[in-house]
Amino acid sequence: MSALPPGVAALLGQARRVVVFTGAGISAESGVPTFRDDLTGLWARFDAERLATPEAFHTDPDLVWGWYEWRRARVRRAEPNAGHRATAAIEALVPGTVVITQNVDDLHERAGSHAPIHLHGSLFAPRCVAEAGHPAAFPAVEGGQGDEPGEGRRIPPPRCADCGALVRPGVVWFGEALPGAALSAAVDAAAACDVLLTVGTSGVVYPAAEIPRIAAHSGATVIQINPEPTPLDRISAVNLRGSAAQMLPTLVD
Ligand code: BJW
Repeated sequence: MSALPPGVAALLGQARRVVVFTGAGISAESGVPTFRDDLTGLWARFDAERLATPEAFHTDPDLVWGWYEWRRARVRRAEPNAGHRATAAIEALVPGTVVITQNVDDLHERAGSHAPIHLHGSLFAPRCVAEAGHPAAFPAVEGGQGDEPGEGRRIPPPRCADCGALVRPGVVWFGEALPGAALSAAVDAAAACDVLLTVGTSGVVYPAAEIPRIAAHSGATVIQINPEPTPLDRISAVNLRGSAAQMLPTLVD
């Protein structure tokens, strides 16, 4: 059990509005890979330009859909960890808590968080390419539950049952705008909070990386949990160097 610097738990106990801002690191201990960690990060093994851009999907939809089916299967196999559960406990402790995640998994929801804001979409909300926001109705595809696709396997995307266009992963790729309502709710929560906890994010992908900076500039105390230094060290009043599953529960114990 890691000891907290004096006063940190009290900061949370006295707060009326808390934001928990999470990135891939909070799901790492559930076995979901991060993006930028050396060796284990997805971008150390896969080419983001060939997989996580609209151009990539246009050029090779089978490659992109297969990769996201593999990712989806991995998340389905994963379980929330003590960091996700402690986040839900903070929500119970401080009713004015807003959880903002960059993650496309559903581990916050499965740990009991109420309506986390997903800035980068969801692996579980594929949509039709024909029309922005048109949720896709499509039959079960290969790679569904119980049939786990290999990591390099090409799988043709399904067609939308309504209009016949291709179905794409419901995530936000590089160069795409974030969902407007989610981004504006996140900005509002960051500007209004007393304490923002930033957990397991490298803080380098914009505009999401503005969220902790907005909180700091609006007068909130920023507490960072990350085993490694990040560009958010500068704006964080407290830097807790440790893992999410180890450090977050100490705030609510
Ligand atoms: C632990 C841990 C443990 C490990 N416990 N911690 C140059 C300068 C500035 C900006 C740009 C630029 N060139 C291009 C841009 C814009 C671009 C951007 O920011 N790029 C930067 C990378 C340079 N941004 C965009 O393109 C965004 N859109 C945009 O700007 O649109 C403009 C627009 C406006 C209007 C109309 C049209 C366009 C979109 C960004 C979308 C990001 N998408 C991804 C993929 C999502 C889908 C998928 O999952 O495949 O989102 S990329 C990836 O990065 C993913 C993540 O959500 C995001 C952030 O990563 P995160 O969560 O921080 O993970 P890591 O791996 O980076 O860090 C993990 C951290 O955890 C590390 O610090 C570890 O130490 C730590 N950790 N174990 C606690 N156990």
